[in-house]
Amino acid sequence: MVKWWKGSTFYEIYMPSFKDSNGDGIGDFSGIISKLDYLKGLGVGGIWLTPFYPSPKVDNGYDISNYYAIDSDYGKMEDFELFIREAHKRDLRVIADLVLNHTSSEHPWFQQSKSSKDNPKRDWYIWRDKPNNWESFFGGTAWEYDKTTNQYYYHAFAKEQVDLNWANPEVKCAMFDVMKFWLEKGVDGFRLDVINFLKVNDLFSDNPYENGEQTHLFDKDQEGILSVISEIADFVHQYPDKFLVGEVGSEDLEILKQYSGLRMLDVVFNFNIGSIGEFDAKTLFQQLTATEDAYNKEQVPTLFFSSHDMSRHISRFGGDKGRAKLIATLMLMAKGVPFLYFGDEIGMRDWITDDISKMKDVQGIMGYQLALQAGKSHEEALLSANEKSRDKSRTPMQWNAQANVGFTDGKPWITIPKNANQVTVEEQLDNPASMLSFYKSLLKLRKKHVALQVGNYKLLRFKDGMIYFVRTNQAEKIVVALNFSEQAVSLKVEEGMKLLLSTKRTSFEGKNVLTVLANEAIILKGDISNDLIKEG
Ligand SMILES: [Ca+2]
Ligand SMILES: [Ca+2]
Repeated sequence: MVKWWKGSTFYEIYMPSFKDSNGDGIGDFSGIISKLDYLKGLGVGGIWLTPFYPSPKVDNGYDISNYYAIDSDYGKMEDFELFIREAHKRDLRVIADLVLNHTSSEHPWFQQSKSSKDNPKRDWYIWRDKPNNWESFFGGTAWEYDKTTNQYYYHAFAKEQVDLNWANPEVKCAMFDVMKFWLEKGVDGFRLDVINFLKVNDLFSDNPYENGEQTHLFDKDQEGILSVISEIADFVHQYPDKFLVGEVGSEDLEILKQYSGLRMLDVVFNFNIGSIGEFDAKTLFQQLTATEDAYNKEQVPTLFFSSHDMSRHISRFGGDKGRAKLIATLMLMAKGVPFLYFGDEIGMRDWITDDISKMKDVQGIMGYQLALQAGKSHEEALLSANEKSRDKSRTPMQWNAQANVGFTDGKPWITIPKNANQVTVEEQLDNPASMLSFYKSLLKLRKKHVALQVGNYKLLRFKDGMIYFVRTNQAEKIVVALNFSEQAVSLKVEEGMKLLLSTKRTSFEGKNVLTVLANEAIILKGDISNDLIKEG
C-alpha cells in the first residue's frame, strides 16, 4: 500500500494572499473553501497552509501568540473546522504549518517568562546575563536586552520571535499538546518550520566568521536535535496516516539527509534542488543525482522551486514561459513529493517595489535598515531590501483582472501592473494552451501512472543541456526528457513508445529515435518488458 503522501502533490497556500471572502483584502478560510473545487480540479492532493494562528504578524504568522485558536483575520474555529470537512470531502488532505522553535514575544508563556527570574516559565526561553556573538538570521544580534530582569533573551529570527528552550522537557510536553490538539481537529500532518533550530549549543560558544560572514555553527543542527525530532515523529505517527515535512534550513545534503526516513520526518524540503538561484540545467541535474546518491531506500526528496520564502521560479529563471513548463514537468514527473506554490500554476511572477514604505516583510525592512546603517544610499538600500524581501512572492493570487490589488490595514498595498505578464486564472481556465491547463495535464498523468508517483529511476542522465530520466514500477515504464537547450537532442528509445505529453508536438511515431526539440518537455510510455532506453 502506497502511503498517501507519496502519491500526492501538495499546494502551498500563503494564508493572507490566496482568497479573500469579505472584502478586507486578506485571504481567509471562507475564501479558501470557495476555491476547493478549483484545487480539486487542478489535481493536487494536499494543501499546506501557512500559519493561521493568532499572531501579531511581525513575520506574517510565523510569530504565534496562541497555538489553540484561529487568527481573526482568517476566520473563526468553526470556519477552520468547516474547511477541514470540505477539504476531506473532496479527498484533499491538509497539513498545518507549525512553529515549534519560537513563539511571539506576545505569547503569554513569554510574558510570564520575562516577568521575573523565578517565574515557572523563565526557563521556557533562553536567558543570559551577557550575549555571545550569535547573529539573527534576519540580521543584527540575536540577543535582546530586557530591562525587567536585566538579562538578554535569544531570538534566531526577529526579536519578536523568541526562541523556546527545547532543553526544557516542559516545552516539549507543551508542544506535544499543541500537536495533539490539531491532529484531533483533523489535520493530516504538519509542515515544521525551521525544525533544525530547536537545539542550541549548551556552552553558547561564539560562532566563527568566514570572509566577514558569520558561520552558524552553534545555533542550529546541534547535538540532540535528531533525537528530539525522532520523538516528535514518533508522537505524530502514533496517529495513523499523518505526515511530517520539515523545513531544515540548509542546502547541504549531508545535513538534509539526516532529518528524514524511518522514525524521522517523512520528508524535508530539498533546498539543494529547490533554491538554485540562476537557472542552470546541469546544476539542477547534479543536485537531482546527488540527492539520489545521498538518500537511502526509505527517503524521498521533495520537489519545489517557489515558496513564500523565495522568488517565484518563473521570474528567478528569466521569465520564459517555455522554461517554466519544463520546470513544472520536472517538479511533477521526477522522483519526489512535489510542493507547488499558489500561483505557480498560472505562471505568476515576482513583484518588486520602488517604495520602501510598501514593504511588509521584516527580512526586507531589516535589509533596508542595515544597508542604510552601513552607509549605502537609499537606492542601494532599496535594491538590497528587494533582494532580501519575501514580499516578491507573497502578492495576492490573481484570480481575475480585478484581483490584482493587495490590501494591508485597509489600504491598498500593491497593484500588479497590467501588462503582458499579468496572468489570471480566469483567462487561463478554459484555454487548453494555458499554463494552468498544462499543470492540470501533468497532475492528471501523475495521478494515473503509479510509476510517476513512486517509481524509481532506472536512469537519470544529462546530455547536451537535456535532463532525461526513466521511471518504472512493476507495470510501467515512463520516459521523461526535458530539453533545456536551444538545440534538438536525440535519444535512442525502444520502438513503439507512446506519447503521453509534449510541449511541442501532438504525436510521436514510435520510432526508436526520439529527437527532443529545443525547449521541449516530452513524456513517453513504454512497455516494461522491453529494453530500457539506451544512451545514444
Ligand atoms: Ca478576508
Ligand atoms: Ca532555536
